[in-house]
Amino acid sequence: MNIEIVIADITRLGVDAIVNAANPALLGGGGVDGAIHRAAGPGLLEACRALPQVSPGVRCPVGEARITGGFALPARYVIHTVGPIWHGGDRDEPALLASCYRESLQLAAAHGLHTIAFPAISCGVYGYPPERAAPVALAALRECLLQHAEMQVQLCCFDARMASVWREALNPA
Ligand code: AR6
Repeated sequence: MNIEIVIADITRLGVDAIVNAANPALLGGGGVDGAIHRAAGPGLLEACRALPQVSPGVRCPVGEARITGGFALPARYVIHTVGPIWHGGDRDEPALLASCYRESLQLAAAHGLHTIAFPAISCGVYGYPPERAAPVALAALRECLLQHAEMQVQLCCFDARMASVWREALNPA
């Protein structure tokens, strides 16, 4: 199985790429986004600023992904993706969340990378219930890994409670 659940601060992981749960402006924020920018240093913000805007203030629409270097991080690259804000589940949230995982993995593979770590996208400030997010994420990743068997995926949970939700989704009792 090339999907593994780890409990860690994602900024410490020495993988080829870590995924950032960003917002469309890609200019930093709170949560994992803030932690990644602090650990990477100012070069990351500069690299994000240099990415083209697809509409005013939007460098990455919801469900898409962009790649930059990792700067002072142990990870060589950061893949920035924008998860959906949870509105109750009837505004396409599952499809948009699945797209984040799929596009991030495909972008990593297109750059010849082999190891990638994801945070629990949308499960913080954006309010997506982890019990609903985990099966959606895992289904998208499993499908994508069929085309990219070379990739190793780490699902990086910030605490034990989140890890147990993801473990249950990975190996239902
Ligand atoms: N390592 C691993 N996971 C972390 C870390 C860390 N260092 N820090 C937080 N998490 P969130 P979202 C977990 O809110 O819901 C930002 O302001 C956290 O416990 O970071 O997609 C962006 O700029 C949670 O389980 O991302 C956007 O505006 C998960 O990461 C908005 O928040 C995601 O929580 C995105 O919200």
